[in-house]
Amino acid sequence: VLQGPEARAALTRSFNDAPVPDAVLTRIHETFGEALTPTQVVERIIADVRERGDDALRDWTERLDGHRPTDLRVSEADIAAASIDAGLHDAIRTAIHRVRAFYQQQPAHGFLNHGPDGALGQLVRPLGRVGVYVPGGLAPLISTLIHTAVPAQVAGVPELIVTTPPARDGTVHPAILVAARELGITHVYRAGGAQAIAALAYGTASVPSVDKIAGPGNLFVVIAKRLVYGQTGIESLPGPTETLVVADDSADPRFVAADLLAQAEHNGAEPVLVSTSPDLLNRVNEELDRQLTALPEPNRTWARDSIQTRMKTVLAGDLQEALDLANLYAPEHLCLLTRDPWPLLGHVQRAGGVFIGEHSMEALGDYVAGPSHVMPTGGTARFMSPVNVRDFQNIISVVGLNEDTLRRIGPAGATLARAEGLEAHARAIESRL
Ligand code: HSO
Ligand code: ZN
Repeated sequence: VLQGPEARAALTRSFNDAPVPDAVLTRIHETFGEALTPTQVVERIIADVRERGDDALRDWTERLDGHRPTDLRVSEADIAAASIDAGLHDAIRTAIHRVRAFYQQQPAHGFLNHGPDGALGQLVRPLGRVGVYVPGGLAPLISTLIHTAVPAQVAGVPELIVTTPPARDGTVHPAILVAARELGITHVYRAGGAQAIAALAYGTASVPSVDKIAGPGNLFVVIAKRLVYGQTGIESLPGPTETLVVADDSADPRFVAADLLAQAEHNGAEPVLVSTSPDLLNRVNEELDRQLTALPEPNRTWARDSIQTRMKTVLAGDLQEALDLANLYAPEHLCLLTRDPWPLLGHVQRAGGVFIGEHSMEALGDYVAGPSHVMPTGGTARFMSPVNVRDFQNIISVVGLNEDTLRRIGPAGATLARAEGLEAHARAIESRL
């Protein structure tokens, strides 16, 4: 149990110095026969996809995902034919509906003020084509497709391109295809990892290049996004998930443990528990053991890995200190399980999302609460926001001044221009005065 300065040190993090898991390094060694860094691997993959396009995409998909796709694109017939059980289909519709209703409330319009100055304003325009990366890995993240695509659609983006790693038999999970169909998305590609990011950034014969890439991914995806940034827009760099639970002595240890385990079953997750009550910490520990044992495999192994290797437990002096620590850590998810959680909201400065009270478990937020579950991880909540409508729009400044205004402010402009040594600027202004 961490306390005081030790807790602060443990919750202070550095995005660039985040340790690379041993499993990743081993996998690289097995695949490449040499000890490359993840960045070197990604550089190779991007260069190859730029140079050889679809062929490189097929080669890397075969090498890394175990399937060589003939058609990179999932046919529209396959999307149309995908079927899943009615309950799951309904749940997909519920999620789409709830996420859409949430983002329709986000103020995202521009302004154009015709006032005494003439006109000044901001036009807001949707991006043209957006790539949605849907991770494969341990689970088919149906919800991630919904939670990324819907805000883009609400923003007015006309074209969405989905990439997702195929299973070893080359299929894309039917529920992903049904979700795509429900969303009206017709472009779905069998490609994952850095190779998919490279294809979205540079385009290949099959995969169109996009204006921005959104959606979470593993370490290789995150590195690839940083390397292609500028060639294309990058919505954010979401990686492994984190949840920080603040709980006082009133919290039910069963719920605290359940919420920690829910995130712990994600690959590489980091669960953090901050409590003002030593007794609660003990009881949560007992509960974690009990609930872990009751979890089926392989989830038990995944969750145990996160709990045993990355979980941090902190004893805070009071709730103010607990919130200070949470703001320092800047968690993707901040869960407040305290007697009176609402007043704490005023102290929340840095988090992807805040989940208040025992009826707002983060797991529900992953699916149907409303806000996108694609939230900033790795401490990037200090400067990034969850996926939202603004990510899929650009702003165009509008300047349309009248003559009076030019006369009034022109001389100040010319003066600044001369102070910068930019005589032609000054003369351009004065030519109209
Ligand atoms: N909690 C994950 C998202 C997710 N959970 C998708 C279930 N499916 C990262 O915020
Ligand atoms: Zn989750």
